[in-house]
This record gives sequence, structure tokens and C-alpha cells, in this order.
Amino acid sequence: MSCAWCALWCSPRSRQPHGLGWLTSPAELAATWPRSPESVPWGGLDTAGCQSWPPPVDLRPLDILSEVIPPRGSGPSGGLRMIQTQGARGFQLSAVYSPRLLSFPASRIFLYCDLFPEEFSIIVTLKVLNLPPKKNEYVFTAVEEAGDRLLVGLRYSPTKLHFLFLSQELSGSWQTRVTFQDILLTDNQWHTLVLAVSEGSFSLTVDCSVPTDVIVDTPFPMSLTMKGSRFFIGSRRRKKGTFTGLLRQLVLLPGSDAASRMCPSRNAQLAVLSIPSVLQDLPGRPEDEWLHYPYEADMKVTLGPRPQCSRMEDARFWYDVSRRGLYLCVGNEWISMIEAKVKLDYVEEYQSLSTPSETLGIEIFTIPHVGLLAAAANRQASSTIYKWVDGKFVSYQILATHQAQAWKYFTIGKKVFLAVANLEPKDKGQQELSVIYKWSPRKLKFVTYQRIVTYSARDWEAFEIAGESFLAVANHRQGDNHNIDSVIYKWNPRSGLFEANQTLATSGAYDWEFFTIGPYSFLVVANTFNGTSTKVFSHTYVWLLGSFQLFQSFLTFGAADWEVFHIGERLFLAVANSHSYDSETRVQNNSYAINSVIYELNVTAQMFVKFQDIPTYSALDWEFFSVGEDYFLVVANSFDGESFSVNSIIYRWQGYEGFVAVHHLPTFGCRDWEAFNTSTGSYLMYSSAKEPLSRVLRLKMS
Ligand SMILES: [Ca+2]
Ligand SMILES: [Ca+2]
Ligand SMILES: [Ca+2]
Repeated sequence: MSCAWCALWCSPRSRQPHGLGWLTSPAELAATWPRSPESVPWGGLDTAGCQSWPPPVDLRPLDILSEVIPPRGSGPSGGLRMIQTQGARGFQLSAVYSPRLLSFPASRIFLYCDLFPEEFSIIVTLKVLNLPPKKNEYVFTAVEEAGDRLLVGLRYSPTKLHFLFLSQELSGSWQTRVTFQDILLTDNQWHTLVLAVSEGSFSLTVDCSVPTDVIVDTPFPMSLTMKGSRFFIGSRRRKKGTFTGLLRQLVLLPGSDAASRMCPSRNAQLAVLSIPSVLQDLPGRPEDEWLHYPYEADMKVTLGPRPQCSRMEDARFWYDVSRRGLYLCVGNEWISMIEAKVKLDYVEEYQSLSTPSETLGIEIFTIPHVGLLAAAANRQASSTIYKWVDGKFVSYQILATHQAQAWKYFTIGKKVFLAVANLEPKDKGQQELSVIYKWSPRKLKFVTYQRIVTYSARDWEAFEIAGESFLAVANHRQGDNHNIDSVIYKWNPRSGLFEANQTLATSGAYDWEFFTIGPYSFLVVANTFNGTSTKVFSHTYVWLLGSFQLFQSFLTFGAADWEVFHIGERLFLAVANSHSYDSETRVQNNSYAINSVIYELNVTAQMFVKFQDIPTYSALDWEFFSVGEDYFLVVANSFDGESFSVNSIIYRWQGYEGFVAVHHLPTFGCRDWEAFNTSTGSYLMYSSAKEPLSRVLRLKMS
């Protein structure tokens, strides 16, 4: 790849000055990003979250096939059936009749430069059966979402391979077809094709043999925009011409002829540039990811008593008739191929817990050898700690608090702590103090340990970085001033106390959340209000060289909570937007019915990008939980502008559809959700900021 080419590709239309460091698979992304704290590539950020970029690295293969593979653990197979044959695995596209399932928006890979590269290779490994004469099947296409014009595509017939693309000239636009003759793919053997394109030159290498070149009058366009288009794997968004073979590799390599990288190859028919990790060779140990796919193989299935399973017999099946179980021999072990999956059916009320006053936050935690406890942050002069006894929460300890907002449980070594955020002082006119309690193993109670000056504290977050313990407080306001510092405290092992370590400017801070990505540590703050408007930026910070530095900013509306969660290898951040209000523009109409937003980490771009908007009613909390192989989010909807009687909603993760509402739960002034498990089941608990009643719900599963 030449720099001139790179510049040509990505300027001046694109928003970013450089090409992207294309990475191949989530696994590789996770392995390669971020590189190391010393070479951290993040430049300065402006408040809108735009980054300046490091110089471009080599353009990497872009694994198109991996884009349609559901993340590990997301449940459904996403219309892909994995089949192993002739010693290699591939996907049969079982969902080609609902082509959208095997598609994704081009913007997912054309992040900053929406032009298709001008020079590139397309690498395909496939195995196709006989086709009737004249029948064509598509390997992939990129199609305009609105206009349905095909922008780029690859299809084959019994004897030909056609590369299609949209040419636009002054006289209009039409589809150009470049045809390679006498290409015999339909012999039910694996074949690897490398199509290298550079201006008017189209070169096809099959199984690393001598390339076939075609020179045409219509060169590949210099500025084919992918804006508003969608990639379809194995189809042209229609039923006609859908792919019936097996697909093992489908990669776009911007900038160079991949044949020089892949050939010669000891196994030319299966030469690899990049294939999804689930299709890679059987490992010595089973990787649970590929077991999630319906699996077929041209291998032996044994009936009868349990046969021997040794390394020699890798990939041999045993069907246990008595238990109706199908097992696969992998690395000396029989692995069950069929497992009973637990599914959430419905939610039932389990315990109604009257509290001394309204409850703002709940913290549920387990102290070893003591049991499961729930700390309720109660509005009035005391808060209650409950203990789970015989399947119910019962009052265990009462602590004096002052408009308690939230509790945070954490440990340092064997020491167990619980910190409370007190919104108000003990007596009017006094300084507010939030309190850290320590568990006394002798008294079996929490005892006061350290008092810390806070300003209308809303939340505590506890975390560890490189073996050191920290606490961050969300200082909401000082008098009428919301633009104040929140403080990060560090544990001093010598004094045994937390000491102020760093301050960060916040605007009506409401929530802190800590998370890590690889070796990096992050904090995200929910800012609610700057004195005139709730439309303020909430920021994420990254720990670099001993302090937190601004990483990315999100425009939020009275942000009350951040929830960080993983689905497979994907990382998400959900913000609860509570209120849209601006004293100057007086935007008050229906200002509680607003969207809350889920962001996803884009590892290639090294930033969070919007994943989904979810309409909420003064959302105050998100809680993520899983049941069996399903993932859920529940939102605390608190107020619709007129009433506190609003449904809170459970959303289920449905892969490419995102989160979909599945259960509506009537709540009143709902403030906080917590999910927890005991040996007897899975539960949700929520608190109300408007009535002295919290509820425990039981998740009924089948
Ligand atoms: Ca928090
Ligand atoms: Ca939360
Ligand atoms: Ca919560």
C-alpha cells in the first residue's frame, strides 16, 4: 500500500485524514487493542468526542464473513450452520431466505471513509455443488438501502465468475460486469479465489495457480461511495440467486494484491488470509464458541456404550441413546453437543419489602461466610441493611444516614467495606459527610470507619488499578452550584485511609462507573445539570500515567446512570437520560419522555459509537443481567411528566435487532434495579423513590 494511495482513498471527502487500521476479527481486535500504555494512540479529544489519529498503520484484512457471525454467547446461530467437510469448516447460509439476517450496514466497516477502496483484493474460500446451466449464485453484494442499486458484487455460474460494480459517469450510472471465463468452481471441492483489482486491471487467482487477467475499458471507480448501503452475504437481497454452497473465507483487503501474501501455499485450495475464529482448526481444548453453532460433519457417529476418546479420534461423535445426548470427542474429552437451555418465561412478584422511607439505591452483595445482603439507601435519617434468610430479605442492621442516595460495597484484601453517599448533612448548616463503614467479623456488623466531606453526594464507585484501591464520589452540587469537582480517593495502605488523589470537574454528577478494556482502566460519569440545562456532556476518562484523562464525551440529558456490560466480546455502555430541560429555551414539553442510548465500543475506531436509542420515561437506572444464554437490560422508568406510575421495561438482546422490549413491569417512581442469584433462583429487586416499598421479583424460567 502506498501512502499516496491511502491519501487518495481517504481524502478529501472523508472526515478522517488517514486510512484505518483494519483489523480482522474481534479476537484479534481484543488482542491488539490497545497496544500498550506507553504507545497509547489516543490524541487530544474535543468535547464532541472526535479524536486526532495516529499515523496510519498497514491496512489490515477486513473480514466480511465475521461481521455476520453472532457474538459468542448471543444464543441463536444467526442463520449460519457450520459444516465440516474435507477437513475444513465452512458456513452453510441457512437464512438466505431472510437475507437481512446475513447482512450488515456498510458503515460498520467503512467508518470514516465511506469510499470503497480504489485498489483492493477480495478473497473467497468456498465449496459449491453442481449448478444447473445458466444458474447464478451470489457470494456477496453491497446494495443501496434506499435505491436497491448494486454497488459491488460477486457471483458465479457453473463455468464463470462475475465481478459486478456500479460505474458512474457523466452520462449516468450503470452496472459493469467483469467476467472470468472457464472458472470451474462447481465441483464440490474447496477453492480459494483472490480477485485483485487496480483501476482497469482485474486479476483472478484460483488456488494459488497462475492468475487470469482481464483488462476492461471501464476501470473500477475512484470514488464509489458506500454511504447508505448494506453488505449481503450469499445474496443480492433477494431470494433469487442465493448461495447454496459452503463459505469459509470472505475478506476485503484494501490496497494490495492478497495473492502475494497468501501464495504459494501448502494447501492452496484452503489458503488463508483471514477466516472467522470459529472456522479455524479444531483446537486441543474445546472452545465453547463453536459449539453454539448447529454442527454437521462428514465424520463418524458411534452408538452404544461410551467409546474411547483420545487425541487420535478428534472430531468423532458418540450418540448416547439412553441419555439422548450427542457428544463430540475433542482433546480426550467427550463434549456435550446438546444442552438444555434455560429461558426466561415471565417475572412474578416474590417479596414486597416495606422500608422505613423511600429507597433511592440498592446494593446487593455477598460477604463470605455471612451471606447475601442488600443495603437500601433510604431517604430519611436511617438506612437498612437486609439479609437473605430462608429465601426472603429481613432487616439486619440499621445505620444512621442523611438522605442516603447510594451504597457501594467493596473489599480491600480481606477487609470488607460499605460506603454510603449522603446527600445532606446531619444538621442543617453543617458540612455533609459521606461515610465508609467496615465489616466487623467479630461483631458481625458494619462499623463506622472513615468520614469524607462530600457535596450532595449521589454515588460512590470503588475500583482497583494495578493493585491499588480507589473510591470515586459523585459530588452533585455545592449550594446552587452544580459545576463542582468530584473527587477520586486512593487507599493509603500505611494510614489505612482513603486520601484525595485527583479531582475531575463535573456538572451535577449523579453516577460513576468503572470498567476496563484490556490493560486500560476507564471511569465514566453521568452529569445531570450545569445550572441552566440538562443537555450536558457526560465524559469517559482513561487512566494514563497515574491519572484519569478525558477519553470521550457523550451528549446526555440529565444522565442519571451508566451501565457497562459485555455480550460475548462486545462491550456496551448504556446511559439513562432522565430529563430534557433548558432554562433558556424552556424545552419542557414532554421532556421526560426521551431516548436513552446504548453505545458500543468500536475497537477499530477506539471509541464508543451509538448502537441503539431506547425511548424511556425519566430513566434513572439500567441493570444488565443474563438468564441461560440470553441477555437482558431492565430500565427504571420513573416519571412520564404527569405520573410516577409508569412501566419499567425488560429488553432482551436479539443480536442484530439489538434490544427488544419483552416484559412490561408496573412500577411507581422506580429508582434502582438490581439483579441477583441465589441457590434457589434468579431475582430482580427494585426500589421506589416515591413510596416506602421495594419489591423482589422472581425470574420464572423453563
Ligand atoms: Ca455507579
Ligand atoms: Ca445501573
Ligand atoms: Ca442498579
